Amino acid sequence: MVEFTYVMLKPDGVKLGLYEEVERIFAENGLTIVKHKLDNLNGNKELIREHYAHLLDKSFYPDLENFMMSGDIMPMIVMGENAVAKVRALIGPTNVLKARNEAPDSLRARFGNPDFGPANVIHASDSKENAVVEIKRFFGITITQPEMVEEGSKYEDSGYSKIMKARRKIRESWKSR
Ligand code: IDP
Ligand code: MG
Repeated sequence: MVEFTYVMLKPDGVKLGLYEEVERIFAENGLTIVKHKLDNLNGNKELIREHYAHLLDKSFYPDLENFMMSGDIMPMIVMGENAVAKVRALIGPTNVLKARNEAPDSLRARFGNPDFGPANVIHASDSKENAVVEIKRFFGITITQPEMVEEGSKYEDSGYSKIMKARRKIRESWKSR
């Protein structure tokens, strides 16, 4: 199923100029960056607290917060088959040393800093539901995931839903050839 996910170059990823490399790797894996922008969280501690609410009580949280304000970020909306899981696999494990050991080709293994936990160059949503929340958080847009379009829902007859249905039919007809 085609889905959306939220991806973000962190300040280290922007400083390393990783956008083109990320775009290339995503394209090779059938993923499209449908929207991206350069932004800055400078002083926006509230938004960082919201985004990393699950880590507020960790001893490294102040480092993470300062790190996220240390330079520009690049929020992206990415679309493709199984985009959430695919992007998570392409970025690799949270911990850069672990990434180097277990997924040496991943973005975090290749570009992250093993000596500073927060500096793992890139963020990606860990579920379709969180992707919707995070896209809203950083772009102010509410995106409907295709599988959330239920029969009879107000989105069912939207142009978007029709495109998705048409794409599914084309794929199915190819499979049965
Ligand atoms: P994720 O980014 O792979 O989803 P989370 O557990 O959600 O991992 O953590 C969010 C971010 O917080 C990580 O990407 C990393 O920047 C930072 N972080 C997580 N665990 C640690 C740690 O143990 N030390 C320092 N920073 C950490
Ligand atoms: Mg996370």
